[in-house]
Amino acid sequence: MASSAVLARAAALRQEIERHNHAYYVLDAPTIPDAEYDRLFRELQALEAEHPEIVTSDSPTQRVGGRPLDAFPKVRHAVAMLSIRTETDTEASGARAFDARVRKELGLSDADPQVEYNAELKFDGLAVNLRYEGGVLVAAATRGDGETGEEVTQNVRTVHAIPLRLHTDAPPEVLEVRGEVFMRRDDFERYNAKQREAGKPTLVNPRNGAAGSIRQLDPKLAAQRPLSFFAYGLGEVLGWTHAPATHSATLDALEKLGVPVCPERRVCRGADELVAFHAEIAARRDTLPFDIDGVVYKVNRFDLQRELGFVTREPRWAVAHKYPAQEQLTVVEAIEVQVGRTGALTPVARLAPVFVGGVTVTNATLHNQDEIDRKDVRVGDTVIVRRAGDVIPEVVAVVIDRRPEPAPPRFDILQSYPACPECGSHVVRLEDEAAVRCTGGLYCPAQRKQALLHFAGRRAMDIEGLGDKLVDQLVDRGLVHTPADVYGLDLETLAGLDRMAEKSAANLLAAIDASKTTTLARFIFALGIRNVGEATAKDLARHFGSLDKLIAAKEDDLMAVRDVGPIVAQSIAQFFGEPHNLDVVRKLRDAGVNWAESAGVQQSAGILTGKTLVLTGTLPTLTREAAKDKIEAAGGKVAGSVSKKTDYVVAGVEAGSKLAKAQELGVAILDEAGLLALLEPHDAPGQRTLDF
Ligand code: D41
Repeated sequence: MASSAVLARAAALRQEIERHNHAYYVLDAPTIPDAEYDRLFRELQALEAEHPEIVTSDSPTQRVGGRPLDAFPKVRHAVAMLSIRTETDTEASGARAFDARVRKELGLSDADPQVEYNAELKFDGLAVNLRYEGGVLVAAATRGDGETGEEVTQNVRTVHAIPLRLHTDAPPEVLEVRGEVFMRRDDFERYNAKQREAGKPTLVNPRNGAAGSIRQLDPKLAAQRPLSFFAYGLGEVLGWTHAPATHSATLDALEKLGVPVCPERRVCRGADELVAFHAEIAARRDTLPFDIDGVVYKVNRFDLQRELGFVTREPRWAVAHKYPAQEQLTVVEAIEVQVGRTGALTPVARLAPVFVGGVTVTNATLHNQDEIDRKDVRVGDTVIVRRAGDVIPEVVAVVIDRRPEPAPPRFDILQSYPACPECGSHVVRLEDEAAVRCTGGLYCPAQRKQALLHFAGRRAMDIEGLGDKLVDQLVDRGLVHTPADVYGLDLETLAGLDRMAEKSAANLLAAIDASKTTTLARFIFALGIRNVGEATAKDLARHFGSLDKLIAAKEDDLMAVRDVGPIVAQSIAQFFGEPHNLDVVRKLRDAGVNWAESAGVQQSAGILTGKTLVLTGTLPTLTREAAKDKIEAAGGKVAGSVSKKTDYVVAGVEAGSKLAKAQELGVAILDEAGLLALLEPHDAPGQRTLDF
């Protein structure tokens, strides 16, 4: 008989699991990492297995898979979507145990040959069934509870990788393709960066991004999320002539039909080859472009699959062999800031050490104040941390239930760090900027170190051997304050540094000396001007040809350079407007840093040089690109939004808010004819502007 303590624990677990289920499936806002959820679920399963009399019909263990959202029509799968048994033993023994089980169930002895498997990746997304009739995608459904799923055809049609028609002249009558909709890591990062920029909510992780998008009620919103798809199997199949007899041949056939199949798959014979696949993929997990939570082994031959059958919805012929989880729970012990090269203060959560995605993590980025506000991360909070790929570990969400009592105060960077932790200078947050910045510039050691590292970088001055360990020492010992000081270092000083032998000191000195002869583009890039990357530096060098011309350039002159807009122009002008920066430049030249100068390749000043135009609406004859080309050919710039700095707005049919803004600001408005007249003043004397 179960004790009251067991009953109480089971009841508490059921309540907690159901709450997480609701948050995950209905609200799309997971409250705990999967691994933690699995732990709770397994604890309940174990309790119920030990005390079968306590099982209730509404226990979450009695439910298979997820609950379909009410808002989508439910569809019954023609063939049930099974689930896959997971091997939680992440070591090699997991693969061996599977092979041993399969052999035993097939009645094979040691003398019998190896069993053939197909090894593939286990994508972390949302399983869907795609139904093709006569080669045409007619319906798509989520897995749901395996029997009944949600009809998500519209949303699935927005996934570009999924063919709407199979690539064949002789399609099977019915072909159901099963696979995983997922989000690539780069698409996820890009989407989140865009959202953060716009102050909009970010996705918690790629899996949630995929699941949330497919189960998004508005297909237009779903369409904005970058999703991918890989097939892993079949559902109902009718009238497929020459249907393959193995799983690997099926995947090959699907690929030929235009269905995406992950190329990372391999036919393996016996346990050793499964172990090798598991290890090989584990080593490359971080460099794959998507998250996987394991690999999957499947008995390759369909006749053997049928012989093995399944138990409680899990085929005996397949297993998912997991990798360490990429999300874990831990506690925020402190929130500190890191000062970047540009002086931006990035908040960083110091965490109780936790093993995530194969490494121990003690820090996670919080990005900026807006992100802290949105996630409401406070010191003492229990949080979900994620580490996937080579991306910096990140706090994805707070487990509000576990916030200490009384609640710690909200965290505000400016309040906690009114002064830069590196140099004590004032810290400011500029309007319209997400970042909080130190105003210390070159006086701030953090910026000094990173400015030096950037300066010495391969694409900048290319001083080989001047890495972060050395820069730390040089700055910490007060030997180098600005990049110019690098050229004053001598052999004796360098040889006296930690981990510097005479030989390496001599090599470094030679590298420093060699870097003196450089190019103008490299030099401009090396200065670390905000918003001036390598490409812009090259454009500036080509355009001006000489550093003095660049220094003397006004913002308008700068904007005549390709791809230089008002923000970049302002950064450059501000940089050279700072006396201490000019001082550094002068000292660098005095030290012998040199490059070949030229007259510069300037576009002959056009009629629109220095002018900024904004295009809006559809023009009667010119495409947007053609209009832009014409404007740029005349020396003008095309900007995306209207401001006081806009000289003309060119408005076509269905011009919207940009036109209204132009009217509000009193910016001159042209139609297409007006633009053409402006570009060819001889043909049309006078300037035509529109009256509104
Ligand atoms: O990549 C996957 N997530 C994946 C999922 C895969 N590679 N293979 C799978 N195979 C199956 C069976 C063995 C039942 C055909 C699966 C899944 N199932 C699956 N995904 C979600 C529920 C079941």
